[in-house]
Amino acid sequence: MTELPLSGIKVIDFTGVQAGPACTQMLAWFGADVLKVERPAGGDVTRNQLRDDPDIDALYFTMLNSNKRSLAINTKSPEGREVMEKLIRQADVLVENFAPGAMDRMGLDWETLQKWNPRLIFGSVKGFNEDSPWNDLKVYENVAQCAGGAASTTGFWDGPPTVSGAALGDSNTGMHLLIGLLLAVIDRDKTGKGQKVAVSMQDAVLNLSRVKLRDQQRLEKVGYLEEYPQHPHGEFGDAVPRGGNAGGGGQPGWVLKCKGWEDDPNAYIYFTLQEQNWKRTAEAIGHPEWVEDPDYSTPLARQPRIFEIFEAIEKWLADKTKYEAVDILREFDVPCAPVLSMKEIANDPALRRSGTVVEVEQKGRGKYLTVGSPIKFSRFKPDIQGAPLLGEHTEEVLNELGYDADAIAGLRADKIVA
Ligand code: CAO
Repeated sequence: MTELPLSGIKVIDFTGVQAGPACTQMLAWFGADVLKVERPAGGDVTRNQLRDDPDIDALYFTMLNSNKRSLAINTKSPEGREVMEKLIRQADVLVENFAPGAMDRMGLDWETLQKWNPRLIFGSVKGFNEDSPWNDLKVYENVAQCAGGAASTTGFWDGPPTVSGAALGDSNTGMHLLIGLLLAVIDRDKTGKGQKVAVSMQDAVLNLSRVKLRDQQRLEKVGYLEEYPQHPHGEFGDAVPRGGNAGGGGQPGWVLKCKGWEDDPNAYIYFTLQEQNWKRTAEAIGHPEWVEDPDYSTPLARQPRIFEIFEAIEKWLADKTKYEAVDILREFDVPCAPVLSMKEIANDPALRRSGTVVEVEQKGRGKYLTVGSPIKFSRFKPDIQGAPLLGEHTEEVLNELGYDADAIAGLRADKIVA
């Protein structure tokens, strides 16, 4: 088997919930030895959150902590801190995403970490960056989506700010941190020095909301946004409005009803009116006369009647399922896709074939589905395994650090390890 690129890299995974674990899980998939350090009482809170079976770790935990080992230890006790020091002295990377100040309160501040191991790369996730007036706040997913500009620009103009079902605050921040850690590893190869890599959830959300900051500046300059449904009939205020299902680029689009929408909440497709493909699009939807008609032939002419056009397309879609519609439209090069439910995604054979959805065996649970690597490499493919039980590797790790059976029994008796 091909050696994975991160083999030999030792990671201390001092993370919980989603943002940190998503990052370290991917390090583990690509070969790093990732050691999850958890509280002896209960461990990562997600082990116990949203359980589908009262006796086994929740999917919330298993889907974010595969391929890791688990050490359950009280790092606030002097003995636990000593174990952490030993681990940190030989680690390449330490990742944490505790509430602001928690690492300092444990005596694991950046100065101490550097003193113990100048080559250490220290990854840290917080809700807000250090310059923020809110840098003391605890933050979860939706808080970050609201603070990062995603919520104010998502949803419909006559409804409230809306959060996305995608984890823009959590997993997205973890992926940003992953990029930062890999860059720091490359930098360390050149300089021999470790460094702190910090990512805030607000910043990571904003990075994905980049086009909305584009729109803010355009709005301030011209007073309207030509591709938003509010143009030309509605009003614009002084901030980027919510644009419903409009496309974020220069190509108008919308979510359109297909056959069966009355009973199936996902009987829809996303349809894009690609400017350079207007002739074929008009032919596909049964309105070839619109190609030459000056009321329809240019994007500028179409915008005032865009909903009239979408209505006409919905009439054409009325006797076609979302799959049939896409099969026809692909022949005309229309950028489109069915709106897929999670049920359809879970059972999609192509996503299984590509390893994007994988079935994993988990101790005590049996098989479950998870999302595999969305990044495909030509030389290697991660082998996604189960997640560790709480403290499953405590003894193994303490042995590696030189603790003998008596010492480990003593730590157990004092409830310092589990
Ligand atoms: N041994 C002993 N103590 C431990 C420990 C261990 N192995 N692991 C953690 N702890 C302690 C921490 O030191 C902390 O103690 P103090 O509060 O006394 O300093 C305590 O456990 C709780 O830490 P926490 O950060 O998990 O606190 P929380 O559950 O109240 O908050 C969260 C959770 C996510 C809101 C907060 O960690 C946070 O804001 N993190 C930064 C942003 C982030 O990553 N959020 C994304 C989470 S995904 O939605």
